[in-house]
Amino acid sequence: MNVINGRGGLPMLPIQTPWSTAEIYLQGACVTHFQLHGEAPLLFLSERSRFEANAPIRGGIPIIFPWFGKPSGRTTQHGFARTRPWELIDVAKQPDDTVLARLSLPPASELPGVALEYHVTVGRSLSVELVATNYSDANVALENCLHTYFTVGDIHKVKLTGLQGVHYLDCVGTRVTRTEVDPALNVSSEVDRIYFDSPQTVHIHDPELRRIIHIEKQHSHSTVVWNPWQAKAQLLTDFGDDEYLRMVCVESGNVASNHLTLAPGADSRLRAQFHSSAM
Ligand code: TA6
Repeated sequence: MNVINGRGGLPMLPIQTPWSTAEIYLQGACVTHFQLHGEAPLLFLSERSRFEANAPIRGGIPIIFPWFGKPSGRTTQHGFARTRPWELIDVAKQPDDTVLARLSLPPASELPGVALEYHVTVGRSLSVELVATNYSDANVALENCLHTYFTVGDIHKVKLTGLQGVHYLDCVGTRVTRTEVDPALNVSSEVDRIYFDSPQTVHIHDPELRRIIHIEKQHSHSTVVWNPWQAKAQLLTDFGDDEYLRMVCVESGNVASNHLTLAPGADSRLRAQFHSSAM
């Protein structure tokens, strides 16, 4: 398995396993593709995504680090990890025929003393782990989020389960905190919600593609659900006007009031596993 020139000439690592294929761009260590043989792609990638230096890829699993959104004093949305070139440490087939790729982000002047690694395991499912280690002698406050885009057949028919009873910040319009009352959330307009203290698994029920996508995670207290819907989609230059119909973001991380503080010598290990089952 070797790094090749991908879209826009960006370096990309293609991965094949007995069950699946995947692609990882070194730009942002972005897993842009994961697909089981004979199934629709699990991850959504916009046909309009940019593939150029210093630009985030619109789709797959953008790595949001070390801040989420655009906190005061920050000029870029969602941190710097997703727009920088990562280095491939190694990639190897494991004894169980899965493939493990490990990547690292070169030291960032914005966060001295903090090292970032990303481990991607491709097999019957897709597993990712973002490891931040604080080698400095001071506490480091940070947010992390795996901003995962999932392919759906028709957003109108999709239901999300696993969030009932969870408090969330509704970021559409004036920000207000609510409680999720629906056992099965239907997306029928713009949705942009940060669910707090939500370590549980979320399921995407997709009757059009006749599958359920399961999003399991560890060391993640926040779940973000996002679909730009029609008006916002038209404002995104790297996103097709009608692509909102075929995607939903269910993101796993620790953001806002769930942010992390890493003590000297400590590390954070944000993990997520994605797999599908027939419905
Ligand atoms: O998914 C949550 C969110 O913060 C939304 O508010 C929206 O901005 C989305 O991320 C995409 O952000 P991006 O910077 O990738 O366009």
